[in-house]
Amino acid sequence: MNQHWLQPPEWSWNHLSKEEPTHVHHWVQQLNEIEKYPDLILYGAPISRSSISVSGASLYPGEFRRMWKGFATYNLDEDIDLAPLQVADAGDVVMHTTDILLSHQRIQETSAYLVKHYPNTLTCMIGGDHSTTACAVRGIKEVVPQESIGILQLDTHLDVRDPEELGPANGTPIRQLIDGSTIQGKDVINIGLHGYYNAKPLIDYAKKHSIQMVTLKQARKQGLICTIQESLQHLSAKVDRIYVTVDMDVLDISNAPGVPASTPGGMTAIELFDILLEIGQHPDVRHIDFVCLDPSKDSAVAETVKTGVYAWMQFMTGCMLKTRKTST
Ligand SMILES: [Mn+2]
Repeated sequence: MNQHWLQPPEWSWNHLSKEEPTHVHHWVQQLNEIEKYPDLILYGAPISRSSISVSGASLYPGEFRRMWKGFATYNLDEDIDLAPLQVADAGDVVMHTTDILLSHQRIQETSAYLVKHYPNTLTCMIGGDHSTTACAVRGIKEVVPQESIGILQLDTHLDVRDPEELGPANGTPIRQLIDGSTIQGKDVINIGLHGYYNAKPLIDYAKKHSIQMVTLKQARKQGLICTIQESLQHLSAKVDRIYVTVDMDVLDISNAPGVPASTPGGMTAIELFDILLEIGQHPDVRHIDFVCLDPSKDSAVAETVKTGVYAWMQFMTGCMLKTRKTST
């Protein structure tokens, strides 16, 4: 956990502007430019060789950064400017060209390094595919072995397929974490499941390990915000820290054409934005990731990448509201 594999992003905005930032590309600083501990550290895990369906999700960290210029730091809905938050970009984990296991090991070591050296800073990993989540959670657990970690998963799938069959892939991270005793199934809540995308043996595995499955239909009936609040409350009573993983395939296919595994009947972008605003405000949420967005599947207007940045901004707004609450 003393070694990291971070390299500066292949491409970044110049930071010559001395004026107060009004847009995200001037707001996010490079990690080495920040003297004190930032509120949140971003890092990219650009791997998608481990994806079951063909995916260019490895391109997302770069496209995510490029899209920043199109977003102001001011959130009109909440009448709040995010500029006072210190956000640092640590760059990307260096991936091996072909060796998936070695790349996964580097994501794990880098996640451990960041949590060890910035223990009070929120971390936000930008994937890559969903295999990266298992690496990040294992890395965190290495640093805080005595702590229990709960997972709030927004996903169309359970991601409990058998790594014996697939290797560590984007369909297996939750199973890897449970079978490897990094987390307990009862500390996993999955919201967003729907339809015909999880085979019966996977549901059986989830039930056997007490994973809490909340279908999108149930969540809508109860109210999504209420469901999220209850889930966070439930987890925070049981675990020491919460890791939130956002598989962008939770979104309806019409809202997320740039996600290879998105499906009909999924969450709307607006529902996801509302949920992330709640999640960002919870004090026990210490880590988040956004995975499985393949920018190469977008049209020329980059609709899914824009949705991905908006989703992240909603989480950041939640963090800002939390800061405001604790300082008053
Ligand atoms: Mn997933």
